Amino acid sequence: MRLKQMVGIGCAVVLILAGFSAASTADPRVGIHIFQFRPGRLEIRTGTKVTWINQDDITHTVTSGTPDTRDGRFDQQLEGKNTAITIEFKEPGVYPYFCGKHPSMRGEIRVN
Ligand SMILES: [Cu+2]
Repeated sequence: MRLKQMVGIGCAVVLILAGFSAASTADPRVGIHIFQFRPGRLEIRTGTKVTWINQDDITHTVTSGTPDTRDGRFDQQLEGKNTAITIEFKEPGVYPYFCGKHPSMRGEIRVN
């Protein structure tokens, strides 16, 4: 009887922990601050939506590929402070991206 209760409590704890980890990865955000994507690299699960938030006063873009080889998977513009865009990643893979206005700004999304 006592053993059964302990197993029950163990399951509850596992469920709570699983809930927390799902919540922390469900809505990841990338800040754009002083010409940098933060975090520059992000690892997510398939189907996750990532939101970029511009914290600079100037326009940046979130453009897939590299400045030399744009791959056309996404190209979004963030015009000024506190503008945001969201992209859903539906397929696994590595998604390098950059800012079309400042090619030294680079980032990468890894979708598992
Ligand atoms: Cu930029």
